[in-house]
Amino acid sequence: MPILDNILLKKAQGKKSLAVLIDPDKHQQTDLRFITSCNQLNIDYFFIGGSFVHKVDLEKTIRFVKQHTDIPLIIFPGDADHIDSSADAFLLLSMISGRNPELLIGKHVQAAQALKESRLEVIPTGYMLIDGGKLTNVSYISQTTPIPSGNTEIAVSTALAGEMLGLKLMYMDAGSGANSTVPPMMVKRVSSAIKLPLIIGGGIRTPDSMQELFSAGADIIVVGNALEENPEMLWEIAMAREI
Ligand code: 1GP
Repeated sequence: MPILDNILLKKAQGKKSLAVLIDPDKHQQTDLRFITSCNQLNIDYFFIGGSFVHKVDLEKTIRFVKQHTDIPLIIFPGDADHIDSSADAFLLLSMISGRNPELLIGKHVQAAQALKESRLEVIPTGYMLIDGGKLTNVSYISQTTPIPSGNTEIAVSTALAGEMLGLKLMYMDAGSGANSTVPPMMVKRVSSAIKLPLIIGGGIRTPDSMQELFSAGADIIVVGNALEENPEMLWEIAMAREI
């Protein structure tokens, strides 16, 4: 089944999912023991990528992970050439929280033909950066300003516009290593305004915080840093899907 169909099916069934973010720059996560634990715990997805990753490192990591798991591997690209058919899908991100034309159409034009030739499932995804209390790499590199965490109305309008434009997933991200997560109240308002599956990430470090965001309406939660720092936490985090 295509990955997007699987995400839609899980949403329809009210099932919550966990995506583990693997940053190819940080190798401790890609050891075999960690991947094996992810397999045992039926982690739903691997997201792979980062805002400052070299293509060769990305490809090497994708191949390594792919050799050891059947968990769907989804590229969360940091640039237009982060395309590798060894993965399963590619989030074609439109950074709709920002006003950088390169991230609204420029990179997509650069990537389009290679994506067409690849075997990847391409999933058009609205990407909304929300202020997480510190300047994150994604904000710096994208040269965009995040949506203020207190301005729920802008977040709702942005997500609605993205849905009306035909995007298939919505990803609200406080940025990797954020001090605070996307506020649960904002997640609640956005999830009731749109029908699209909602991905939430950035600064999520505890099962309690995950459960709060799931209850607010997140369908998929992405965890990166917390697991890079403490891979043992995977067990607790995997259990937090059952809310
Ligand atoms: C970043 O949403 C992801 O784009 C994950 O963030 O590394 O803070 O978990 P963390």
